Amino acid sequence: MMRSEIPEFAVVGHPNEGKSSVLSTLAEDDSVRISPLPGDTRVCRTFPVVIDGREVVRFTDTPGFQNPRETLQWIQAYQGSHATLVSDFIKAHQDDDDFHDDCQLLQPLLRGALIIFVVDGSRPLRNVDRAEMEILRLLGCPRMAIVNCKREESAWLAQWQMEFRKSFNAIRLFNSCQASYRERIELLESLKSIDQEIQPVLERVVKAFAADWQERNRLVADLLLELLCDGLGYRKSATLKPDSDEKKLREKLHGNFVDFLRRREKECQEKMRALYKHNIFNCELPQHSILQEDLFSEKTWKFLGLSPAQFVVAGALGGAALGAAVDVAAAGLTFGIFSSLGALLGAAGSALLKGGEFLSGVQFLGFRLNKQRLQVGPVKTIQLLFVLLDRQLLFYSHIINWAHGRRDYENQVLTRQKHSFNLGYTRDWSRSRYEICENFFKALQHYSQAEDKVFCRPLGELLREVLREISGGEKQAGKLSG
Ligand SMILES: Nc1nc2c(ncn2[C@@H]2O[C@H](COP(=O)(O)OP(=O)(O)OP(=O)(O)O)[C@@H](O)[C@H]2O)c(=O)[nH]1
Ligand SMILES: [Mg+2]
Repeated sequence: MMRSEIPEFAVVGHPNEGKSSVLSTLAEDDSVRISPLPGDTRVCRTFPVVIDGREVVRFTDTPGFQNPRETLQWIQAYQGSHATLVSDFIKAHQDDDDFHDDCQLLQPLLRGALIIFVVDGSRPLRNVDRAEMEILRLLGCPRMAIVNCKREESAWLAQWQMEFRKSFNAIRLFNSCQASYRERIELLESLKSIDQEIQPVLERVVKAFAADWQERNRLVADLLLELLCDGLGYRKSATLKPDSDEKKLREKLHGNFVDFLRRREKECQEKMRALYKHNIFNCELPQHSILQEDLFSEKTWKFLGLSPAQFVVAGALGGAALGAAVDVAAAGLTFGIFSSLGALLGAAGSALLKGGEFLSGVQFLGFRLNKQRLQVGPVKTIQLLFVLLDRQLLFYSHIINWAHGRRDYENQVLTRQKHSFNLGYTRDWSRSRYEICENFFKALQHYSQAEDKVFCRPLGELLREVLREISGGEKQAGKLSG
């Protein structure tokens, strides 16, 4: 038996237990076919995991056992050498259609593949399961059992665990529809324990996965920074001809800005989706997600970004919001609700809640740069920074928690996304984080395209830290204890 340098795991089990779904999640590949009908996978297909242009590990999807009892009997009666057991079985059955799937699923063993045996732990154990486990035990290949519960039902787990102990080197709970990045890494780590020989190779695989994730987070932080720079630093001006309609021109400038920001947000989300390899499915947002709301809607501005209390009562921003408003007021510009300091202080709470109106209504209509020119931007309310960030961070959390093996949203109970329906992340931040945002925001007010964006660095670092928290924070133990 030849084992290649690149570890290969064959995912095997009974039909319809979730083998393809587990593989799809592990390999982060949404092109894997998954179907509610048993017997969907008929031939083996190998899915490589490529990191930095190099294949680091491969997973092979296999059909379910077709005749476990007969296969077991044949193996038990086999008199030949153990080394030729699998090839002899295939030779003896390859022309028999009834054994097509059994022959297929054993093929990867000829190349030295390691076994991941998948069962649906939300149902009771049956005799065919025992037969399948016994086949794998007699074949003697390194193997791990994965309990993938298709329903929220744990009554049978103890029974599975007892049975598994007899024939497996390791056992893990792994939900193919809800597994997070951390659980994928933990599963890979535990695969090390099934075979000492491959431990160093798998060590490298786990490191490559972790480095790849870090790199993706770095790229997301860059995407977010770019969005904030483009959105908050937006400046567009237009010439006001003597006979032209000033109101119309302001509306046009305003409309262009709003469209631009909506488009940039979408672009940013599409790039994130691609980075996390969701190429085929849309990863629909939950129906009640705040992200279903428009960027400038009243609800968005009510639930995301900082609360009015944080701005005014707690003074979280040490005067940033206030400062910006004073600037605008002093210059006598038309910036809607921030048109006077008195309005801000008097009705600070409600004024900030109406931030959405400030941008979407008629107020944000540009100001006169001089007699002939009208300008829109840069944005003067720091709340837009927090709202934009919250929306992108919520989207990030949504996308990284969408397991690739998951197909139908309706039947899924999402327990992991604590932030899906309510507030954003930024409200929980510390004062020092707000200061970083404030400094970035202030620098952006005076920044011109030609400058080096060194002022972005602290916020870039903060964003990487926040992304790490979101992706690593919800650690769940997947090991079946016992
Ligand atoms: N709710 C839920 N459904 C799951 C889970 N895992 C798999 N399913 C569903 O179960 C069905 C079978 O999943 P597959 O991954 O195609 O199963 P399989 O073992 O590859 O099936 P065959 O290829 O036919 O042997 C699909 O409809 C999946 O969406 C899970 O963890 N939770
Ligand atoms: Mg399948």
